[in-house]
Amino acid sequence: MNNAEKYLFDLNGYLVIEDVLTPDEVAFANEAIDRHRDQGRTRPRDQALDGGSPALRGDKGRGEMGNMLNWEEPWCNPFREMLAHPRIVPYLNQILGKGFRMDHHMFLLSMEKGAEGFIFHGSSGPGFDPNQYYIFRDGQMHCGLTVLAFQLTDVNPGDGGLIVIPGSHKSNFPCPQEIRRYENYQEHVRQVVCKAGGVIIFTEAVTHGTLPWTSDEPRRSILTRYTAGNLAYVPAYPVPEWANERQRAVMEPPYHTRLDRPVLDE
Ligand SMILES: O=C(O)CCC(=O)C(=O)O
Repeated sequence: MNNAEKYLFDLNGYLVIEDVLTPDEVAFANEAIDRHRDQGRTRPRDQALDGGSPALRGDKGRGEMGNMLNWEEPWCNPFREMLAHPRIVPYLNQILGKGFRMDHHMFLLSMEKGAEGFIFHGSSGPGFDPNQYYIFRDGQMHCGLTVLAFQLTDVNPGDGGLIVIPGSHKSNFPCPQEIRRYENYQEHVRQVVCKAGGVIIFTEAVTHGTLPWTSDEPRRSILTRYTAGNLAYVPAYPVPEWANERQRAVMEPPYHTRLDRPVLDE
């Protein structure tokens, strides 16, 4: 993670890393998803994420699919490789510390044209959330829950999808409801643009959410939440038999790195 990237992550609460996957890798991951389409679901109306905001309302829910790590070979491979991707490890080592771990299981978030948004949420002030936080101390960033989002389709300006309010991970006041609902001060909301193959990293502390999807091309984003090696938000999952050494390292339950915790070097 170079100095500009450290500066930008600290400043904004998120970072875009381009060209992590090759076009062939993106195509293969998309084919794997196409072949397992029947395992996904469209979020039903009674679980709407728009928070009742007309500005975030859609004509359908977002698509969701999990379990890709357990798909049969070779279709599971692109997702297993994302878990401890060599291009990404240096960023997570810097942001979460060595010994970082996968916290929530990976899932696909997909959006067809007209899919609803997600009311803006985040965990900065007031008060301190001991699971989702951003702290800077003694020259070092410290994060709780942190999201890695591999993009399998292009996100162009104006398409909708992931937004952040840059800098809000350091805010001291609660995000006003009219901003969370995207009803006012929209100029402070940044839609995160990223080409297929790129990765977006953001702290759960930054105020973030989703705008309704406007593009004719569907959105596909693979989200995995990581945390520091000593922390767990959800109960730790058993380490699967298929995991190689690198994958095992990020699927360890939470404990101190002092206790011979496997760590990934760069
Ligand atoms: O649309 C996105 O990428 C944001 C999704 C999100 O914040 C969530 O699922 O918690």
